[in-house]
Amino acid sequence: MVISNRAPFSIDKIGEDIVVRQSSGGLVSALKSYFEKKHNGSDRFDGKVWIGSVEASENDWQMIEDMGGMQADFELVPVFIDKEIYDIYYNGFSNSALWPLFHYFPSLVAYKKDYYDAYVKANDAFVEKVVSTYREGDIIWVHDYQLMLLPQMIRDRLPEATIGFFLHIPFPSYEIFRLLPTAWKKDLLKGILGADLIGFHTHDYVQHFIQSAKMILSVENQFNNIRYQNRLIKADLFPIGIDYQRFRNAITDDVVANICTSLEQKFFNQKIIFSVDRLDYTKGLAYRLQGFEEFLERYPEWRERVVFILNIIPSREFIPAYAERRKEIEERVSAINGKYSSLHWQPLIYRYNHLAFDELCALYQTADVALITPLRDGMNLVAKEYIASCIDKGVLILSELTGAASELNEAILVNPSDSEEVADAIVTAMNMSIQEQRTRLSFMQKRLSEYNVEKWINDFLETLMNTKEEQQRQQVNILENATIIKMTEDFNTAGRRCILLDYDGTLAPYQKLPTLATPGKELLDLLKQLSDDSANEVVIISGRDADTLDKWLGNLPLSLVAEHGACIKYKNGEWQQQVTVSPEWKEEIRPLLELFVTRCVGSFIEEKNNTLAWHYRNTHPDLGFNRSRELRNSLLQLTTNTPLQVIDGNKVLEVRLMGIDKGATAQKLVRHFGPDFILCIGDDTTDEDMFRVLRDEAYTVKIGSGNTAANYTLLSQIQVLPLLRKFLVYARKEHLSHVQT
Ligand code: GDG
Repeated sequence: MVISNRAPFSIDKIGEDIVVRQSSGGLVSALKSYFEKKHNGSDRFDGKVWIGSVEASENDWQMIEDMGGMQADFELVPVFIDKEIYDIYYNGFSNSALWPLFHYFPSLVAYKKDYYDAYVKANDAFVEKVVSTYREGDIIWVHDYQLMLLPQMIRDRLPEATIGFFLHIPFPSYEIFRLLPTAWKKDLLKGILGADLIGFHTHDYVQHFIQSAKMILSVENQFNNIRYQNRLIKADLFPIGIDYQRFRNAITDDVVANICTSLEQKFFNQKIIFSVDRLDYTKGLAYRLQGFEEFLERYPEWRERVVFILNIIPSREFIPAYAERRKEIEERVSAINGKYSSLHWQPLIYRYNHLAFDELCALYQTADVALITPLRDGMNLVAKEYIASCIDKGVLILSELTGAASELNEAILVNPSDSEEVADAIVTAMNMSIQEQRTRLSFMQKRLSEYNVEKWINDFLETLMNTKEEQQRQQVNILENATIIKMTEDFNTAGRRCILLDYDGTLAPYQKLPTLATPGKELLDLLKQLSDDSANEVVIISGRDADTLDKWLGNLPLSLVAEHGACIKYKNGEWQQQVTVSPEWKEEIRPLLELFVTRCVGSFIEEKNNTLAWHYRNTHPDLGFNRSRELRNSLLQLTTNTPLQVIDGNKVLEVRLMGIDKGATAQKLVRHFGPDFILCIGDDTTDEDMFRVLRDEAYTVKIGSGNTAANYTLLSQIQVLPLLRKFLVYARKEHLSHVQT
């Protein structure tokens, strides 16, 4: 299922008849040829559906269907959006808010709530169609900035679906993206993160997206792998290619050849500079004209020997920012022509119209120079199509602010707003030897022919399917009701039970500061009831210091383990130090931690009897992580050949004596109590030591997503107390039935 704002079909009324035509070119023909190729001898997909809005009413559409529909390579599922809503969704939020912002024109952004509301409604209209068309096993590919909310909307309704999302425009840096109102920017990011694979044109866009998701939604990532709401999501670059062969075939096309001949005759003895763009402020047209004028001014020897054919395609004329541009450009064109034309020559040929494909190819083939200088462009296919069309000459002058610039290194790259640089680039292009032109072209042509649009589609869909497989491999064993029932039965039949519970992140949620995570009444009551049962040995096994545990939980009839086992207090007993080493080592380590506190705003040191910890949970996520890697390296060097170990915890680095960990301690406790039922719950990397040593004899439960040695996973800390409460209910029921019999 391919989903884009507009379905690639045009609908025309001819007299009484309505004619529907499938559009050609670009994504449509690429997908068509991709689907036509057999994969391992058979069709990979048994149906192809394109979902998109159409410019027809539901009634007109019904008429088309009644007349037998149309011939197309895809089944078309039309989305009907109320005209008024469509207008503010498309011209409003999509093209007057997202488009300017994502292309770094924040001053042109219209932040209007009704625009955003219409955007939500339009995305909603799409999801209805997707859900009613979807069949299990389908692959859904959502395209572009008009549908950024759609992946999550689909995920809400079809949790298991395979969903890809591709953004065709740039994803701006966090500093730009954050300008959007908070609720919108959160929803847009969450919307995209509903996909399994998120594709962008360049490495920079990928990084910008991940950075924004980290800063705004606090997602975790490892390189391009994002973890959000317990799902693995990949963000990666897939620079779109072109249908290379289509442009090569045009070289031998007779119609194209005739147009080329007439162009060559008309501009005999003149070099042709060419450009084609939609009329858009992102295309840098005014700067381009300024650069060309600078060239005519500073290099008068080229006058009468050069012509610039400037093609502008009408676009988004209903948006005021566009209509104004047209006037501005046309005035500039007239001014330049007025100033530099002679009786026999005019420097600029300006067209404001669509070009037929044959004309476009002929211009690509004849132009000596393509001057493609947008101020921002997600990719820019014109640059690639020009290179593909060049036969034995041709120079591309390309803005370094386009996505294409990262692939077309052999072009002359320019800053589009620097008119002197553009003028100099034109001269360099004019004087470039044919040999050099051919060398540069051959490098670029090789690349474009190899990574063509079909390869792009293949690459994206393969990665999407691999991501889905990886998600399945990583799926943890969620603690289901059936297991909980079995657990409570085992609990009940056991004569002596040991319940090992980590504190932070397990019994209590993480707080900004460790001192704030005090136990609430609900937790204290629950622990009391559990530990009041003489058959239960409840142990709080924590990394915290003894004083805090004593203050918070010391009144309960349970055992406490502080600092991962350095200090143990059995029920009704006294604290016992498990290690006796002088704490001088701390004086060696503390200055280094203090240095990192000053180097990383928001980080802090926690000092316990046998441990020094450096926490970075309240820091800028990137900075905190990077500093933690530096600190870890320094600590590892400092502690080599000492009895100290460095532990990498959840947003914390801890230094403590070797040989003390929750695994060894849990084993010691189990030997001490000799239970016939063990339950062990924890969330942190330090709890993994317990899970590893106990997994064969205990119910081990990890809180939160991610790989674990525990037998079971509960996704959220919120589920822990209800789970523990089940043992009370069960015990009470059993007790009651005992009394009755
Ligand atoms: C988005 C992103 C990204 C243009 N004028 C005529 C004509 N064209 C064809 C060109 C080319 C396409 O339209 C324009 O290429 P863009 O790269 O600008 O693509 P868009 O879809 O507008 O924009 C952009 C792209 O998505 C792909 O991801 O590169 O950055 O903004 O194929 O040949 N074709 C004909 N007559 C014209 O007058 N026949």
